[in-house]
Amino acid sequence: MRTFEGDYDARELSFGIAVSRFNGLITEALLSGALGALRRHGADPDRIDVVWVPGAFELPWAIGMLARSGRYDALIALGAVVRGATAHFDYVAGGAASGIQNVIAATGVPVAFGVLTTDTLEQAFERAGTKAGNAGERAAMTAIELASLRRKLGTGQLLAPGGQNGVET
Ligand code: INI
Repeated sequence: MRTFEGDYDARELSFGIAVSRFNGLITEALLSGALGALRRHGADPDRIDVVWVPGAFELPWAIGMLARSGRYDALIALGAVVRGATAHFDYVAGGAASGIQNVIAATGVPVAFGVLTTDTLEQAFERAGTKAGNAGERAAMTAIELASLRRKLGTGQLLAPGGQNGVET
């Protein structure tokens, strides 16, 4: 049996981040959490690109552009959709999630989903670096793990007998 796992060494990895300006106080905190995690795990700032879009609904488009460029080991989508009083929430939140899923399925590039979907702004702040941690940081950790796993799975050795990447047990 061979077992494949990612690790949290970001030193040789390239990342693209798409972040929305809507609810910017929150998304800036998510971005700061994500960049801090990438830095602490050794990512080279020259290998990180950040793309700003107006709102979460535009994230799939930006993530798609980044994915199709072929330049990144993993991507991170950051946004904050707050329910408020209208049904718009469902379209924006659902569009962001399903659009990003479509990009993952179409391109094979891993994307960490750091888009908050909450009932209130207070709940969003709680998940953006206050009492419930920082969802941007967690998304960055997921991106590092998937980027590293992708490199291990993506060398072609996965299918080769005796491939060196998996841990033989
Ligand atoms: N965009 C968000 O990122 N968060 C929201 O909470 C939000 N609300 O509530 O409307 C929101 N709307 C804008 C949307 O993402 C698009 O930018 C807009 O519809 C133009 O396409």
